[in-house]
Amino acid sequence: MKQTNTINKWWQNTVVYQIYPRSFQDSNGDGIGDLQGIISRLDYLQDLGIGAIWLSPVCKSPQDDNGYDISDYQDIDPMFGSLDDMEQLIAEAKKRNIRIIMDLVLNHCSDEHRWFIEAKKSRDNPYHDYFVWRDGVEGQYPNDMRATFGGPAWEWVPEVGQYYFHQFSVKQPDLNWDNPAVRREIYDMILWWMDKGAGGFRMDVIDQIAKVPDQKITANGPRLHEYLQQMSRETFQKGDLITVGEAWGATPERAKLYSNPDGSEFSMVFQFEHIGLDQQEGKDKWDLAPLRFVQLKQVLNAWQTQLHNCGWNSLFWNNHDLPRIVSRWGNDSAQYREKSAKMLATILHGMQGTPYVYQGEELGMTNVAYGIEEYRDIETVTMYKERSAAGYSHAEIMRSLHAKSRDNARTPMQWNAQANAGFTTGAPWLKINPNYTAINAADQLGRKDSVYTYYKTLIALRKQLPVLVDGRFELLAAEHPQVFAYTRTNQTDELLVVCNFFGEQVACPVEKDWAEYRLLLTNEAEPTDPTVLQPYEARIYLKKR
Ligand code: TEU
Ligand code: CA
Repeated sequence: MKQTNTINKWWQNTVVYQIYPRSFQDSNGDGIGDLQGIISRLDYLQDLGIGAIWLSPVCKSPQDDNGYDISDYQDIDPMFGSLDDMEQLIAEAKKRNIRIIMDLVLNHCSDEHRWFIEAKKSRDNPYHDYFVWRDGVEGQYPNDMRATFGGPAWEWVPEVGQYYFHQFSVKQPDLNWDNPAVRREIYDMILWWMDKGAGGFRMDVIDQIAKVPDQKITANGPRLHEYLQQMSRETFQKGDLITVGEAWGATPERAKLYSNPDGSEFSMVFQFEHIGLDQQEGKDKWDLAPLRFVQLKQVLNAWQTQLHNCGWNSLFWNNHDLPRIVSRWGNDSAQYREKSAKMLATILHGMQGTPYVYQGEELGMTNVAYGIEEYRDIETVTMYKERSAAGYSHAEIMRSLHAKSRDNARTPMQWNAQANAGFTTGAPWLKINPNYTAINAADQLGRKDSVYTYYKTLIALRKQLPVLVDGRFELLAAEHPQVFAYTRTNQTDELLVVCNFFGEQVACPVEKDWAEYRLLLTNEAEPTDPTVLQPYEARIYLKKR
């Protein structure tokens, strides 16, 4: 099924909301969010105006990495509910015109998956070749590759006298995509979910599936696009789905393949080029540095212009792995939290692509600064141990964690100012951000000037203004150290977005005949002098051509 190169796909005209199920809404008092909890909050999401929910993994899992270690792709973890609950969620969402995007973790599964339990029984077990094994002797690793969550990427299994390869934790053995039986197994599973009514799929670290460990290749392996095109042909192209791959190694060039408008791979990818701009160059995310703002504009500009008419962007500031954007690149002080959250939303939602809102972002939820014993994330916990052993001071490690720990995004959703923020009647699995009495949905729903209402307006605007969907992007004042400004232009309209990214007032570097521009949206209480930008001021103008 070939698709045409026009902006007529439902997923090009919608906004996606990401739910991290264990932190969204608990329904049974065990302190962990679940599917019935999500169902009870669908009206809230409908009110916000979103058209799809990306659900982080809810399949059966030992939860070593909060569900990104799946032990049964065709069952729901009892912690979250049952398959019946899942079917109910899909049906209830559908009634509200919301599709459910499942999170497919296809690079690896859990070491408790039936396939792996079989695989390690013997070398001639039919499942042995589902995984990536190398001969060796105990204590002598096949090579020096390291796993993302600490330690070597190889684990010894005495029963078979071999090492298996794992890019993430030891409980996440890598699947062997070079084995056609593995690919068939995966395609059948995807078709099964499509049959259940899944509206799309987000694919975890999809650029790492075609690894070649002997050459130390993880991302962008030589057979990657061959596998993706086969998967798309065998599965996605049989439906009208939204498909989005997580691809840390994506460049605009590669993204043209991933998001080729002929539909041969996916709808789009998550790219992360802008995400590393506040760490020291060549180091990792814990090595903090101030945001390189001008480069942020350059990177986003490159993605906007290079994919125009030959690919499709996903737009996000946040997900379950990233710190809260208002604390990260905005300002989470009482004075500027709401204003800077709205400014960041304006920049993102004004660009071309499909915007993603991560739960709580629409409230301007913030990072947390807990003591080390409060953290639950496997990456955070291993990083603390590794950096302590390497001689970093406690204070220095905590500074990195407070800025970048994945648990910043995973604290429970703040629904109201009552006990446990309305998230649970029990003991929450991760401590709730103490600021929930001030920052919560109940307060914001009724308030015209809330972050929530602003997101709702932005989402509605996308449906009213085609130029937000199809307009060509042009960056303005590219070198300006403080202002983020651009236009979006189509046959009939010009949209102008002007934002002050920082907390100091500045002269507006964009000069226009302001009488021709109608102010559509601003985060100021009253329209202000167009030639001056107040701290974190954001404006969207429309000009008829
Ligand atoms: O994340 C991909 C990934 O590479 C992360 O380890 C990322 O580098 C890290 O979070 C940045 O600090 C995906 C999922 O989104 C993540 O939650 C999983 O832990 C990971 O894959 C393994 O499945
Ligand atoms: Ca629960």
